[in-house]
Amino acid sequence: MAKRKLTKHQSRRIKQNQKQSAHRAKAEPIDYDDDALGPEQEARIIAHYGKQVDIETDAGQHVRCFLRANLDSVVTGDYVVWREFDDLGVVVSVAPRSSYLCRPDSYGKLKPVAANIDQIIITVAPEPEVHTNLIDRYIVAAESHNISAKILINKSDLMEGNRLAKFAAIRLLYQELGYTVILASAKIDKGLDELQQNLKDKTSIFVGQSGVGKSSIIQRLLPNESIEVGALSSASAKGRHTTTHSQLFHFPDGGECIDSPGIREFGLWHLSANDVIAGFKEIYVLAQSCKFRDCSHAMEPGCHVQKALKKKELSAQRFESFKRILSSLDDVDCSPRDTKK
Ligand SMILES: Nc1nc2c(ncn2[C@@H]2O[C@H](COP(=O)(O)OP(=O)(O)OP(=O)(O)O)[C@@H](O)[C@H]2O)c(=O)[nH]1
Ligand SMILES: [Mg+2]
Ligand SMILES: [Zn+2]
Repeated sequence: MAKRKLTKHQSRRIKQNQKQSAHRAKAEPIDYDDDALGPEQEARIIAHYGKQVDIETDAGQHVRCFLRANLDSVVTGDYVVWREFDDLGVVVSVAPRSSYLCRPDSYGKLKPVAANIDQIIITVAPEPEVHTNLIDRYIVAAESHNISAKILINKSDLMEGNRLAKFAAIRLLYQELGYTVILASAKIDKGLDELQQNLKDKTSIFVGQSGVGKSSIIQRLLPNESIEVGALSSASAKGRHTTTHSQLFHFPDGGECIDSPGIREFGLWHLSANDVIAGFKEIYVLAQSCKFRDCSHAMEPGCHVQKALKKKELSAQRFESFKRILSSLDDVDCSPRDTKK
C-alpha cells in the first residue's frame, strides 16, 4: 500500500477530516438476493452520488443504481455491467478504463475524478481570480494520464483594463506551448462555436475553480438540459460549490462532456518528480541537454533550464510553477491501477 510522508499541514488536515467522517452515518447497504436481479447489461455511469450512481443504458434509459459491496471505486464516465432490481439497479462490475483523471482527496486517498475521457477543458475566468499554478497542475495531471488538455478562458465580457493584458499573456504563453486556448463568454455567447468544434466526437471534462462558469458554458451548449448555475459571491466567498457531483451530458452531433464540481486545489502528491517534469513539456525538452543527468535545474553548471530562463526563452512564471509543484510532492507511492493505454 501507499508509503506516505505527509507534511504537517497535510497530516493535520487528513486527521481532521477523518474525525469528521467518523461521525457521519454510514449508508445502509441494500438487502437483495442475487436471484432477484435481472440479467447482466452494459451501461455507462453518467452521474455519481457517493453510494449511488445514475447509469445510461444503450437505449438511453437512465437508472439509479446501488454499487455491489465489493466493487472498486467507480466514477462518472465508467462503462459498467449492471442488473435490474425493482425500479433500481445494482452495478456489478466496471470495464477497464481507457483513461482516467485522479487526484488525492482531502482524506489523502487517491480518487478517480472521471474515466474514459479524451481531454480536459481547464476553465478559468477573470472572476474568481485566475491562478496559473492551478492550470499547470491540471496540465501535469492530464499529461501523466495521456489525456489532452485545452484551456477555456470564460467571462471574456468581463475583460477590461489590466485584465485584458493579463489574459492576453496567459493565452499567448499556453498557445506557444502548443495548447489550444479558447476565449469565450457564456453571458454574451462568445467563442461557443469554436468550443463546440473542439468538443465534437470526444469525451471532455470541464474542470477548474468554483464559479468560473463551467456549468454556465455547458448550459449554453445544451439549452435543453437543466443545469444548476450558482451566484459567484456564494461560490467563491463561502467556498461553496454549486455543482456537487460530476455529470455526463451528450452532444446531439457527437461527443460528451462531463461537468465537475469546482475545486480550489489540485493535489499532485501521488505523482513522481519525473511525472511533473514530463508535464512541463518545454522544461522536459531543455532538461535533456543538462550536463548532469540528475540536474536539479537550480544552480548546476551546464543547466540548460537555467540558461533558457536567463535568456527569457523559458517563462519565469512556468519555472516558478514547476518548482512549486515539485516542492509540494512527497514520496507517496500509490501508482494508479493499470489502464489500457
Ligand atoms: N459575466 C459573466 N458571468 C458568468 C459567465 N459565465 C458564468 N457566469 C456567472 O458565474 C457564476 C458561476 O457560474 P457557474 O456556471 O455556476 O460556475 P461553475 O464553474 O459551474 O461553479 P461550480 O459548480 O461551483 O464549480 C454565475 O453567477 C454565472 O452567471 C460569463 O461568461 N460572464
Ligand atoms: Mg458548476
Ligand atoms: Zn538542469
